Amino acid sequence: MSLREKKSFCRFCSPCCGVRVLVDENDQLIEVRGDKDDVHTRGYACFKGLQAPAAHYAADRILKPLKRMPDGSFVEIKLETALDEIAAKLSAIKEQHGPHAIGGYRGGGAVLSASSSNILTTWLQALGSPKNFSPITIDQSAKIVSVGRLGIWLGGRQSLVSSDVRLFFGVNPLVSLASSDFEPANPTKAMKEMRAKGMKLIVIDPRHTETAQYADIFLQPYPGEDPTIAAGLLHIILREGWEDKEFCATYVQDFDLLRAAVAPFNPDYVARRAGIKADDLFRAASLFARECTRGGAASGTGPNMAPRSNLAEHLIETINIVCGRYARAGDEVSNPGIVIPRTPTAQVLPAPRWWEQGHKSRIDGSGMMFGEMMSGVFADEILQPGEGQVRAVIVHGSNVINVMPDQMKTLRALQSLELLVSIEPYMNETAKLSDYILPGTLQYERADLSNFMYEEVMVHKPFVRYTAPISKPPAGSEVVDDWIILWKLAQRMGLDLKVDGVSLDMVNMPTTDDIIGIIARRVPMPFEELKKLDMGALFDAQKYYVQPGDPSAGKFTTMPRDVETEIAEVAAENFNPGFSHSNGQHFNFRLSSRRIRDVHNSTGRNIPAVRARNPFNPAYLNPEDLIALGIKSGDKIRIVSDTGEIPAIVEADATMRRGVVSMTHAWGGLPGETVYERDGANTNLLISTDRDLDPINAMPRMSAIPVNIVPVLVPTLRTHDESEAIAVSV
Ligand SMILES: Nc1nc2c(c(=O)[nH]1)N[C@H]1C(S)=C(S)[C@@H](COP(=O)(O)OP(=O)(O)OC[C@H]3O[C@@H](n4cnc5c(=O)[nH]c(N)nc54)[C@H](O)[C@@H]3O)O[C@H]1N2
Ligand SMILES: Nc1nc2c(c(=O)[nH]1)N[C@H]1C(S)=C(S)[C@@H](COP(=O)(O)OP(=O)(O)OC[C@H]3O[C@@H](n4cnc5c(=O)[nH]c(N)nc54)[C@H](O)[C@@H]3O)O[C@H]1N2
Ligand code: SF4
Ligand SMILES: [Mo]
Repeated sequence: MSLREKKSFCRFCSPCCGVRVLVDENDQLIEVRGDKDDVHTRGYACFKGLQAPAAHYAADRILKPLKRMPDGSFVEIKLETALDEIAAKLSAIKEQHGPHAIGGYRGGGAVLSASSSNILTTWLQALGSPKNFSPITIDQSAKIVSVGRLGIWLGGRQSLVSSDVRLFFGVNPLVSLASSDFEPANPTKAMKEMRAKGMKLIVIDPRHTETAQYADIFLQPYPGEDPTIAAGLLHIILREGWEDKEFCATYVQDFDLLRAAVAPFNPDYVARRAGIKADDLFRAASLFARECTRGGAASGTGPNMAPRSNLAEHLIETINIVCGRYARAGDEVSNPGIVIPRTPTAQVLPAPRWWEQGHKSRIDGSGMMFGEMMSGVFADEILQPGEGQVRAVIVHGSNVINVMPDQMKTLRALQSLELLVSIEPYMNETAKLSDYILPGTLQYERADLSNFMYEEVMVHKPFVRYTAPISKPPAGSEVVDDWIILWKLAQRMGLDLKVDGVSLDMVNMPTTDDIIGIIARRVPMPFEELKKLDMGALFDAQKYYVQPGDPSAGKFTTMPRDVETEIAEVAAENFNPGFSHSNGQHFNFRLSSRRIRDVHNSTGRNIPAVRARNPFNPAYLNPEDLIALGIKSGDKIRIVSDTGEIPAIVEADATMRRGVVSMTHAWGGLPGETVYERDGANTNLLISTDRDLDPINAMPRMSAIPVNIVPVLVPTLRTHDESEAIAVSV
């Protein structure tokens, strides 16, 4: 076997780690290794990234388009025939019910594919349907709400390299490699380097995370208390006069309202409510606002998934505002954007509140965010009859049924559709529900650009890299690059597609390089030249600086009426630390969200080496909680919420706060077909989208979920019906 080495980058997640790949004489992947010559990742590649050969040739990879038969079985179908049938069905639905009856869901499998990342959105726009959904609105859309209500500093944040402090609420960049406020590339190495240079770190998380291990101050609250903690930090900062007075005087229009709103959140109250020490809160405020001068407060999915996520995010960003933690005129910008160039300018864009204009959901009146509707109403948009009811959905790179809160409702919705089409490479849970599964190429089989969508915040160097396809799809497969599927569908339906505002030729099909060339057209180098650089291009010869702005352009609104109401509601809430009430019931644990290294949401569970290490998703609990419950690692429990229940096997985890159970999402098979020990369990069965939605973005309660833990005692002597005896709830 003659092997050749090729250079490329991994597109499983955001850092796009540089890799060296061995391919055989048939251009099949043999081995993937981290590339120490990559300017960002410097040799790092994670376990799941290295499993790319197993992922490309996984047993459940779909190599030819499939159509579901009335008996539920799938048969192979030619792509052109499948597209003829799908186009005919969609055209009939559009004819009878209008374009609003057709929706789309784009997931993480689409995002890191430059040629295809926006193709579903542009397809829906061409069709004239607003029913465009993605996980952005069950992720950190509170960040969009927060700047939408506060205003936006157009100079950007203070760069990571210039920071002397970082304050993290519920984000674990050392595992998720996804934080916009830290270095996603080789983050542990970056963390050690930043710490060696003196950067201070404050972490607020119910779990003593991999990131928290580097913290100077670690607060371990109950999940769901971030609005209170952030208000408490603001309370201390303003009381002590540690704010940036000049910045506030120039750029904040309602400072007095803010001061009044955070007045009730004194350190003792916050400490009691959140289960932390008042002294630690004070030390955190002092380290961030008084002892350090540069760097930011930021959050991840933790506070963004807990109740009142919009308020939490609003107050966290307000800490940056009052401390003036933004890049000012003359500050160096580490990456202004190479694929999408920007000109950072030191001024405020006043609160744009995008969602107040444009299309509103017929379900709850929620608006649009950057052209998308809220995932929290996705299932109801399908289920609720009437004008605008969604009858057909195209899913592009998302395992919707496993990732969407309220899995039972989502199941009912997807099963009720007249047509469900998945552009999906694997026979996963959503594919199984689909009428047609149209598989595309996998990452190393297609040309691509490195992460450009989030380049401004996640790529901390002015860098862009192109890769050609370096392996071929397995012999006999019928797969094309994803975008081609939607282009061909558009052509059949007479739709004109655009990529980044540029109209595509709808008669003669462009190539994938044509599409990538459009996206890369602003890169200060001809695309043909960029393609020749097999390690990418670093545009660091020139330095970039924040431009002076106009102070009269606008100010931040820190306490608009709706936020004032939300914070007053929190201050008025009754609380009983460690206990929660929900939907009229009482609970003594809170389930917090988390990610694990070896899978990416639901993806990667089909890789044998990954499953050998992670047969299921355990429930992590503090060892003392296990003793109190009378159970030990390996024992089975039921996790019961006000909406549903799931089985789990517990794992003692001393990093957990007592009273909190932590479990990762998107596991489990389809409801009714799941065997926990084989498939894991899906925490989305514990979440309702009928209630507990945040205003504006309809964000469901996906962390800090009130639950009870019920040990499942397997009797040593078999009872006559072999059923499990179930202990009473603790
Ligand atoms: N309870 C709970 N639910 C959650 C979360 C949580 O923390 N708790 N997290 C939420 C968040 S933040 C997110 S972003 C979502 C994630 O939701 P998704 O984006 O739906 O999750 P993934 O598992 O990443 O789905 C990616 C899909 O793309 C497929 N895929 C992989 N490569 C390709 C490709 O090249 N082309 C195509 N077409 N498909 C490909 C994979 O097989 C998989 O089906 O989940 C959300 N759901
Ligand atoms: N390996 C891997 N990497 C991933 C993913 C993956 O599934 N696997 N998913 C990707 C996706 S889609 C996303 S959006 C990003 C997310 O990236 P992150 O936001 O960094 O996600 P997590 O690693 O889950 O970190 C969230 C932290 O919040 C804590 N937390 C939970 N609830 C609360 C709360 O109420 N308050 C506070 N303060 N903390 C809380 C959890 O204990 C956890 O440590 O990661 C991406 N990267
Ligand atoms: S961290 Fe992400 S990009 Fe890097 S090797 Fe792992 S999966 Fe691939
Ligand atoms: Mo996400």
